[in-house]
Amino acid sequence: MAPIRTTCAYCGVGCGIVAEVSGGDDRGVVIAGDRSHPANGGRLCSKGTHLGETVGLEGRLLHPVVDGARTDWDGALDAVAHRMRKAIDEHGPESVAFYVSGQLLTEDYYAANKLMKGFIGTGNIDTNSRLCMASAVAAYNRAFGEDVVPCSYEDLDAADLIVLVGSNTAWCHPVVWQRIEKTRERRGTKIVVIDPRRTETAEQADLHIPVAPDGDVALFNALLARMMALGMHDHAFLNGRVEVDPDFWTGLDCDPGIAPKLFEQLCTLVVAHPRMITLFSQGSNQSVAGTDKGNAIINLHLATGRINRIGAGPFSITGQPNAMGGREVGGLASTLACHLGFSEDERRDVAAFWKAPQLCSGPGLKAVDMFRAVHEGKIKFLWVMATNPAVSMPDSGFVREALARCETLVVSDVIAGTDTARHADILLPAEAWGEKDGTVTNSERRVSRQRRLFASPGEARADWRIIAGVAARMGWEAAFDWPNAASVFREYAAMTRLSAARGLCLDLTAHADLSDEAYETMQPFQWGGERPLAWRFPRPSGKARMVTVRPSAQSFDRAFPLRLNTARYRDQWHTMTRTGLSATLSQHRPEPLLEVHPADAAKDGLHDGGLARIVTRQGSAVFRVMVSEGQRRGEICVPMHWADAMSGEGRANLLPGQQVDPVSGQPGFKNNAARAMPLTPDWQAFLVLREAIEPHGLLYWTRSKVAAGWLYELAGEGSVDLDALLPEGERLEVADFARGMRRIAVRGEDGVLLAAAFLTRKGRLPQRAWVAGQLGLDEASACELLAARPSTPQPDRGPIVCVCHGVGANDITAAAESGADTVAAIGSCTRAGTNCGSCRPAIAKLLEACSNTTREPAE
Ligand SMILES: Nc1nc2c(c(=O)[nH]1)N[C@H]1C(S)=C(S)[C@@H](COP(=O)(O)OP(=O)(O)OC[C@H]3O[C@@H](n4cnc5c(=O)[nH]c(N)nc54)[C@H](O)[C@@H]3O)O[C@H]1N2
Ligand SMILES: Nc1nc2c(c(=O)[nH]1)N[C@H]1C(S)=C(S)[C@@H](COP(=O)(O)OP(=O)(O)OC[C@H]3O[C@@H](n4cnc5c(=O)[nH]c(N)nc54)[C@H](O)[C@@H]3O)O[C@H]1N2
Ligand code: SF4
Ligand SMILES: [Mo]
Repeated sequence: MAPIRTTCAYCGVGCGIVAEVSGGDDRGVVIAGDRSHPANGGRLCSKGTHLGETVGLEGRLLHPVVDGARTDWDGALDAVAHRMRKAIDEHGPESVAFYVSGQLLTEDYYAANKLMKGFIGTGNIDTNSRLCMASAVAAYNRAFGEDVVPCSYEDLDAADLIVLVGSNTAWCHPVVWQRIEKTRERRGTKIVVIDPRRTETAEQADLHIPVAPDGDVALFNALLARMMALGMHDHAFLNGRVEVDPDFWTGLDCDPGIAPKLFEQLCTLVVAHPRMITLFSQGSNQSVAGTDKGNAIINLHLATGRINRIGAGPFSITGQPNAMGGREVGGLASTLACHLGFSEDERRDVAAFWKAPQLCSGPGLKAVDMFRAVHEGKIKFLWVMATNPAVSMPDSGFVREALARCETLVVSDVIAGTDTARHADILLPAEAWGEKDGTVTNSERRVSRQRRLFASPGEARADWRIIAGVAARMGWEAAFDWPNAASVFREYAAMTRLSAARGLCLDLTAHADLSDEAYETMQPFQWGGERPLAWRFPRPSGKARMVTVRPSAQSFDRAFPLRLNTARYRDQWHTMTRTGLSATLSQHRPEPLLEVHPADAAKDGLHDGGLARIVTRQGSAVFRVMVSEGQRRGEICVPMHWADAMSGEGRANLLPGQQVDPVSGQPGFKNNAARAMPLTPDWQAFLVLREAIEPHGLLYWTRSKVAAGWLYELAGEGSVDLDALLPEGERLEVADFARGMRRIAVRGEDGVLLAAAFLTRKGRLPQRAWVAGQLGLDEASACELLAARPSTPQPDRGPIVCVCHGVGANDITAAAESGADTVAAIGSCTRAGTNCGSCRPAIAKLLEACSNTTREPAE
């Protein structure tokens, strides 16, 4: 088949992909970067590169289910419409809510927003972007009068200073990171990372500022005060194009909250480099001061005129593939549609455009408040689309109670067994990436097509079509009567004449008459152009606003002396419903790790490789300990990814509270009071199995995908019935009572390995990789299986660093010791880092560690 151009399923970089489908029913596909796409110029990171591994049908939701029984679409859509109608009739429209996602396409988002705000008649549609971009949105709105990102990726190519605030770019936006590195090679661009943790991004920076959690407002205010004192402000820009809050300058100068030497280094860099971009992400947004952080960053750029110029600007980078598209159409409860608010005149125009019978009167509930209203029984009907709030919302124990109490919970997903789907009354199978057709908008406002590669499996349908089907059954067929995705897109594009007419930047009217063919062949385009705010700011005065922001005091709770941070892993995506199915991606970090400073570990009795329980006021969770100098003292960090489907108590969101930013409503995921305690299990074990199981009653368990099955890590107290976890078959076993060790292998009739289990009470467990690789094979002898290693021993590769070529840390160290002293040289010896490049920062870090150890004796 001819190659198909599409856009990556994952992050907001929005990389173009060329997909070659092998044809047939096996959904085989070869993925490559699209050289002609302006977002990536052919590059892809590890997640994009391995997309082909996550398009299988394992775990897919393929048929509608109502009250536990499979049904057809008619039955399911009738049930949704009927239950929604009942809630509205008995309790009013406010008893209905949608919770949607930046992983919907713009067409889906548009349909959901229109149905809720125009027809059901309440503002109660919010999105997981509330957990993600809401603070940046609020900050841009306050400063510019519209949610507009004033930069483009091309500005990164032209910047002399790039300041990353709360962004682990090398892991979370790897292709943008590679672009930044190219700029550094070409122009000597300086990179500053402001992050409490020494991430792989920070390791590569010219200057890392380990700011205290939520110390960003103080730091940026102090920096701006210094710039003013040095006369570095742009007088003409400030006078001509900016309004400054009356009390702005009083109290701006404050303690920057970091070591004086670091502050001086930062000031020197900022003074010297007017072509400065500040790229900010969740360390800025996910905070109770998230909006203020955004404005503190924007203030610096406005005062110094470092905006609307090549290589300069405050650049919020988006998380999900269509976080930006959702913001455009009005997926947030706090906007109406197309960047419009809820004034009488905006409402009148929107009602007229939609021919809406009952347009909502004002904003709806934001995510955290929405789930509170569900918990209180005020919301009777909740429809969740393309998000997994039972895992990703803060205080997820409370959220699960809410989901369980909700009279009707509808879940549209592509996976059947997500933690949220387990609570659903009605399950609706949606088309996944590679099946759906539509548009997404990336961080730089660039709209690209996602295109269908495969036929939809089972009865999966496009999300917008599911929504339209329900709307029709509610009696609103005419308004949702779209024949295809192109017609939804045209309607949305036409609607942006309402924003354009008000002088806003959001204007897609040029695409309102696109033919179906033109939609099919649509090339990526950027709304607002490269510099959307160049001539005027869309506030009534036409000027931008510098908003007064002040650092807030931190509380300290003696019972919970640690600050808990939550973050992402390079090769996992959110709640792991898709990346968790890739054996390649699962090698990088197979377990959820608690990162803790050595001094805190010693104080709390935690050991590297041991287990720890983290407790907060909300709940508790269990993680594998990783002692790390990259953590500040008094702070710990865990990954956000593990769901109940993948672990025992490894779910990070058991821990954070419901506190939110007062302006944006975004939760403060990255700064919660916690304490840590060691867990000392009686035994530890690992299992490799062909089929997934769900263990119960253990202290700890996690699973990760391996080529032909699953690898389980288990730990518990007392005795354990290992046999109950293993399948039937020919059983080989040895028990070594002296070391409290049991080794079991189970083979099928054809001699292939079905399962193996290794348990110890005090000793060390063998290496996992080799025996996991024997699953489904009949090549190894009984002795080898029980020893968990081949008779000709293989070198221990150590933790896998390069997942594309399966190169471990030990391979890289060995190459370094034999003289390879650059990332490129390591690449030529081991191939590590030569495919997608996502691991190059990790290789650089290993090289640095090697050169430090070889240098030490001389010092
Ligand atoms: N591999 C991978 N990539 C992804 C995703 C994924 O799940 N996996 N998800 C995508 C999505 S939706 C998003 S939103 C983005 C998120 O991308 P990022 O924002 O880069 O990701 P996080 O790891 O959540 O947080 C970034 C950093 O903020 C730091 N931080 C914590 N508190 C503070 C603070 O007070 N101040 C400062 N300055 N920094 C702080 C953390 O230590 C962390 O290193 O990633 C996108 N890309
Ligand atoms: N502690 C902590 N919590 C966090 C964060 C953090 O940093 N720390 N980050 C927050 C952020 S920034 C984000 S963006 C959220 C992400 O959190 P979620 O949105 O909950 O995470 P995902 O796992 O991406 O969930 C997407 C769901 O949609 C399904 N899906 C995929 N494609 C489609 C589709 O086309 N249609 C439908 N109907 N379903 C589909 C997937 O199978 C999956 O179940 O997590 C937030 N939660
Ligand atoms: S950086 Fe990686 S995850 Fe993000 S869009 Fe590009 S390939 Fe996909
Ligand atoms: Mo996000």
